[in-house]
Amino acid sequence: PGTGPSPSASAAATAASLPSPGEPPASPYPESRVLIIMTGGTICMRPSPDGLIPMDGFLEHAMAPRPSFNDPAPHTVLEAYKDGKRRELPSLRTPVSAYSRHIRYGILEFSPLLDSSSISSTGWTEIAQAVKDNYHLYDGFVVLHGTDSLAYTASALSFMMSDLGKPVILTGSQASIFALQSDAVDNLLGSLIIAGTFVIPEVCLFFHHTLFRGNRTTKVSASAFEAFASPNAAPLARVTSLGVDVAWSLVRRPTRIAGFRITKYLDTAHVACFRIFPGIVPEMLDSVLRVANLRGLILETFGMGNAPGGVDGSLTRVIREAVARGIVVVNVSQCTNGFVSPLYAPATALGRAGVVFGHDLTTEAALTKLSYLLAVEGLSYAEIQAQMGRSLCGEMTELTSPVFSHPAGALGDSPLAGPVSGDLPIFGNDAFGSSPSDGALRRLTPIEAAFTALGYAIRNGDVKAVRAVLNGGAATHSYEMLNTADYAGNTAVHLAAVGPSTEVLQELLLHGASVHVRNRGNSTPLFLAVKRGLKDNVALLQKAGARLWGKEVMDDKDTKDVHYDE
Ligand code: ASN
Repeated sequence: PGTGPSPSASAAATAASLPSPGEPPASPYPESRVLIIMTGGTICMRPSPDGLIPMDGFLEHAMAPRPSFNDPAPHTVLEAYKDGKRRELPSLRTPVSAYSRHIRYGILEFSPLLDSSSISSTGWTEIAQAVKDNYHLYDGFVVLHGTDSLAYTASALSFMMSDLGKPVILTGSQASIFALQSDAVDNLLGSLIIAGTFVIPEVCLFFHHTLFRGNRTTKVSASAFEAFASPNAAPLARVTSLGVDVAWSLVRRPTRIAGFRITKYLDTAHVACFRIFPGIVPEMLDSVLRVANLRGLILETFGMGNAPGGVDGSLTRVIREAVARGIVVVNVSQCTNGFVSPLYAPATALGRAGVVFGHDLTTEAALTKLSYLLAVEGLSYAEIQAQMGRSLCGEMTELTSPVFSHPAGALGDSPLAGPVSGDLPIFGNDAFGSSPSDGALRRLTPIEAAFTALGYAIRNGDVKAVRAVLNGGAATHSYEMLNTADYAGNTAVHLAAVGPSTEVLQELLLHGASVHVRNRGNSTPLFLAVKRGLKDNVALLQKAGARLWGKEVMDDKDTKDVHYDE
């Protein structure tokens, strides 16, 4: 299946598409083909004595009666594969869109249709398999699904689908399509048009006029039409009155020559989630961590990754023991927005106990990613830990595959290279030496690429190269570059502050770079230069108005000798 229509299928389709007397003539506009995979959810529900329940026959009952889904056209039968069997799908098409295309679609209905609260990894596999089996027959895929667990399914599918080259768009609705006032038509029509028009080769979630990367989403409202958000990643596209505005620079594309593949199994049976709360008794967490055959735990912590230490550190001990038993414990934040990091002492303690920092992963993405990694054959504990700390398919903001990487040893014991006297937290799992970076997998933006070049020029003390990069683009380009930071929040000035050339540092400052920006460890360039003992850089930074920031002055023995010429 999946290599093209069989001869008999095309014959049937051709026969079926011949206009019969009274049928409308063929349209001059081309058609895209989208397969709708219907799993259930409110979108197809009708009231029953037992409450709202999914109804089958969506094409016939919900779409055919609506002109926006049913442009008069000669009958066409689409073929599709399900469970290894070829099927003929009745199809409809939309009227011609603003992009001068019709979207022709058929629906593959799952049986039974489910409320999404009952969808589990079996359902995810079924969806992934349906996309795989029909991959070459359609331009894109729309998965209709209940909203309750939609963010979990979107996250899971993103890990299950590798080298995806076509859009897979998940959607549903808060109100049934049969209700008088509903979001169903907008969500479904928007998904169909995007899936049939734009090559956005990602697992996406479309809701309330917005296309999100699926593994960044979370359900934020039980009733509002604006039910989903992607708190740590900008939307991939928005539908406005002017059309679909795609943020192409954010869209991921396959970066290697490989065919589409799916992973059929996720190990959801051996992972759990646990939410930390004030007053937690360590035994509660311990008993979850001792559930038979548990292999992974997502720990939802406070704020930037903190958990109560307890007077005797017993909660941390429970976690350390679990890690020693081979359980992967991942730290994610209870906050919808932001990230976890070993900034505060309680989070640092968790890191030392062996917890992996999930940075800005949602719980949905963390849980499904861990289930995926636990199912990959042959991955060691250390490899799973390392992969949890880096982005596999855009699910987290990459910290361990830096825009500019410092070659091992190049910075020696510089504050840029690692923690200094315990008070300069280095973010990401590198802080614990567990996450080797194997290079950026995503394509760099032009600014990031220029920043990388700038980083190397700074490291080499090559003032000519620095000038060339800074003057190489528009003025706004160099401004953006000087405001760009690497994975640890170091700007070009931070890099130059510990670099070999004061002239380079001066060049940056003359281009308007700020000496006041602090990196993720909250360090100023001046502090780094002081720690490195680079007197000329220190003097120049001071001349340019740099000041040590509160904590740097108070807490550090090396900075007591820094005086200002005022
Ligand atoms: N309970 C429904 C579901 O997730 C909610 C919805 O679709 N709006 O299937």
